[in-house]
Order: sequence, then C-alpha cells, then structure tokens
Amino acid sequence: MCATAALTLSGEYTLADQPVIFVLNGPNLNLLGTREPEIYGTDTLDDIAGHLDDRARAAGAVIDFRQSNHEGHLIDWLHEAQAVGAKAVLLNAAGYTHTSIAILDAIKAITVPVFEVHLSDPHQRENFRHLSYVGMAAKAIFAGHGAKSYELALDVALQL
Ligand code: CA2
Repeated sequence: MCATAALTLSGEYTLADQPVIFVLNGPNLNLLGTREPEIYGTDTLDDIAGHLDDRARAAGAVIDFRQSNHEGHLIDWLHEAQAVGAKAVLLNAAGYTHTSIAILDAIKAITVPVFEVHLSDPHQRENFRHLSYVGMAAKAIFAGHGAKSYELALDVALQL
C-alpha cells in the first residue's frame, strides 16, 4: 500500500498517490556538519535532506525527513510510517542503534521495511558500536559511505 498524502520537505501535503519514504534520524544528528568531519563528513542534515528530496522526486516518490533527540519520537514515527502506508523507512537511529530494544520492538511491530543507515561504519569503530539492535530487524544496512549511505538506501527502497 502507498500513502495518498504526505508532508513534503517544503511543508506542503501532496495528494498524489506517490510512494512516501520516511527518513528518520536520531540523537545529535541535528549537529551534523559542525564537528568530527573526518568521521561524519561535512554535509549537514539539511544538505542530506535536500539531496534525498531531489532523488526521490526524480523517481516519482516523496520523502518525509525528520530528526529527533528523543527515543519515543522515533518509535512514534515508526508507527506513523505504518499508519500512513509508507513504502519504506530509512532509519539512522544514531546512538540508539546500539542500545534501544524499544526501537527494535517498534521495527518488529510494523510491516513497513526498515533500512538501517549510518554515515560511518560502526564495525570499524569502538566495540560498543558493533552491536546493532536496529540491524536485528532491518531489511538491509547501509553504512560507511557518509551521506551517500542514505542515497544508496533510498535507491534500494525506491525499487521495492
Ligand atoms: O555513523 C552514523 O551515522 C552513526 O549512526 C552516528 C551516531 C553514532 O552513535 C553511531 O554509532 C553511528 C552519532 C551521531 C552523532 O552525530 C553527530 C555528528 C557530527 C557532529 C555531532 C553529532
């Protein structure tokens, strides 16, 4: 099922029957581009949203791009993705990736495919980043390509 209405980046609702892909970003990613460029690159989250929006529109889809520093918001948005019939969710749960059984449960509770996304490659970093609860339920994982990780995940989601 595809959604028939979605909030676009420009804040408008589209009434077209275009597939909607949720892109959910977790804690501290609002600060992207301000530090640790050697790990995360120099793109801001707005830059990434813009690139994804262009790419989705070119493919006849729309993205609904969000960020929160609160675990419960991410869980509510996963439920919402299911409720509106989103085609897929791209999820960079950031630090919650490695800690949140509640987010794992939310992914398992919905039928919308969830793709795990990371800018860096957690497996090349500290041991505590090697465990991913999100990865236990995600359809696929895209990591280690900077902002490109999102684009690679979007391309696969668009082909579903
Ligand atoms: O590589 C990723 O995308 C991560 O999800 C980023 C998380 C980290 O905890 C994960 O292990 C891997 C950290 C997000 C922090 O984002 C910032 C980036 C630049 C400046 C400030 C915060």
